[in-house]
Amino acid sequence: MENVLIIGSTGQIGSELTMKLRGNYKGNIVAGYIPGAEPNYEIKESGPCEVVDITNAGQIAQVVDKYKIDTIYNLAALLSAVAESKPQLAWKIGIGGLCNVLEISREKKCALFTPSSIGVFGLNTPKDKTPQDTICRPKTMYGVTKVTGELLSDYYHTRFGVDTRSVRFPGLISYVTPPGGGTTDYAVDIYYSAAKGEKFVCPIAKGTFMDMMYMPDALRAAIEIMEADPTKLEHRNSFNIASLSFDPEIIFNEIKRYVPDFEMEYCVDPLRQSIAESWPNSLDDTCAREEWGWKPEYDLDAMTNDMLTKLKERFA
Ligand code: VAH
Repeated sequence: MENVLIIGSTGQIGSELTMKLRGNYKGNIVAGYIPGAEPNYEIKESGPCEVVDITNAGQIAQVVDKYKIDTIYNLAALLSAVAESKPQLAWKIGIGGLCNVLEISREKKCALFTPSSIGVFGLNTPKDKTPQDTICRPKTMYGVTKVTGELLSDYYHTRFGVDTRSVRFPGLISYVTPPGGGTTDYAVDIYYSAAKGEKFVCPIAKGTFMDMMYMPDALRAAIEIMEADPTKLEHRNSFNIASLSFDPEIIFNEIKRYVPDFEMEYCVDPLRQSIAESWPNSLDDTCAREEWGWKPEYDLDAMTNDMLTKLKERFA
């Protein structure tokens, strides 16, 4: 990778991925954003920023030409809960947008990363140690866009030789940019409540396990897969990657080790709960480990310690 375009550079993943890529690479690391979601000061001041709407193919092509982009990170998407309230828009961005970047990647010989998600799995998928190759019949529009995205990305690789790669992200936890409307957002919000000394009202029921990952591990996965030796990849779109799996009780008790007076009560959100129940309890990520050396670095204790330290500094 030398010149990279991040579409969706102001989102939960994009805001941190942009800065990490700018730290790792000396080429043009271009922050693509849409009006109304301007980059923060750090992103604005540390490299090129351009208006890039994933639904505007001409705009994407013009930026790819201007900066001689060789790799595109397509991070534009509506997350699971929001996508259920705006399914047509979720499809327009998730798939209409993906078709634009797939065509541009084909024409201009760019490598393309489009994240998938544990949202591709559904109620009839094996829930524990979910296999790499298994049933993907999601009941959410978010899941439908992610399964379709995987199939389209594999098709463009097989049919046109486009270098498409992807990982199935679990719920991502970070302290930099809050997530925007996902089912796993509770695992971020709980840390904010604890850092502010507030009681947490949990929208996900006790005993509901989901795969989760600390953002530094997720960013490393997004970069390492694009740096991987393509001759070793048997899969491409998209790899299971795993790190943590917990329910609200486990993360609450882990936080209480650092904040003894922390309190939580449950007020289950039916939509998010139904989505969470359709997702796996844990993933098998053997293929990612064998084909490109994936390995998580943060356990629950290390993540909790880092999240609370950074958030308490911010709210001090
Ligand atoms: C969501 N955070 O909850 C996202 C993610 C696996 C979860 O896709 O929609």
